[in-house]
Amino acid sequence: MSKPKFSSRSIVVSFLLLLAVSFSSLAQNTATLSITGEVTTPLDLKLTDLASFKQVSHKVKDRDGKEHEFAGVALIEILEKAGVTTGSKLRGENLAKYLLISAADGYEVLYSLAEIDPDFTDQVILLATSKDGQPLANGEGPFRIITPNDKKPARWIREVRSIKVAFAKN
Ligand SMILES: Nc1nc2c(c(=O)[nH]1)N[C@H]1C(S)=C(S)[C@@H](COP(=O)(O)O)O[C@H]1N2
Ligand SMILES: [Mo]
Repeated sequence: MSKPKFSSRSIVVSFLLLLAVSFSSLAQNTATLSITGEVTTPLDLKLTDLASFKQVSHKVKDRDGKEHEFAGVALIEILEKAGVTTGSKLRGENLAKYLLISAADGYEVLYSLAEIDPDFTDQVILLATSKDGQPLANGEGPFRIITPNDKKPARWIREVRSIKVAFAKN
């Protein structure tokens, strides 16, 4: 009798690998991004919800100087959908509003609204969902902020889970 081509051990290992991969992609597809605070419509977004938005991409260099193409949607579009004060409404006291963006690992970064608004800047801050044509990996996605004009990528927050809009007023 000839030796079986695949040992039962390698079959078990392959099965476990497949299981691990499916779980991680499941985690990517079910992770939600919540937009709360000073919004008219709080949002709970899944990766699939972003498909209906216009897709934008940026070529940027990472901290090692390696170029990557990130694609996703303009953060401002999501904020507009949530009813944040943007454009002509971004004046007066609203200029004291900021976004506190939090990640799955507890990392947090802050942006002012004016930093994101196209009436104030040509920079298009991205809520990225893919890198070099692939969906963002576990530990990076499903959502990551990309700010092309920042000289260092410390605010390119990975695994974004929530964006809270608030007033920085006394
Ligand atoms: N969630 C999360 N995002 C993060 C960080 C972090 O610790 N947690 N570190 C930041 C810093 S300091 C840098 S330099 C970049 C590094 O990005 P890279 O992992 O793609 O090289 O991620 C940024 N985004
Ligand atoms: Mo960093």
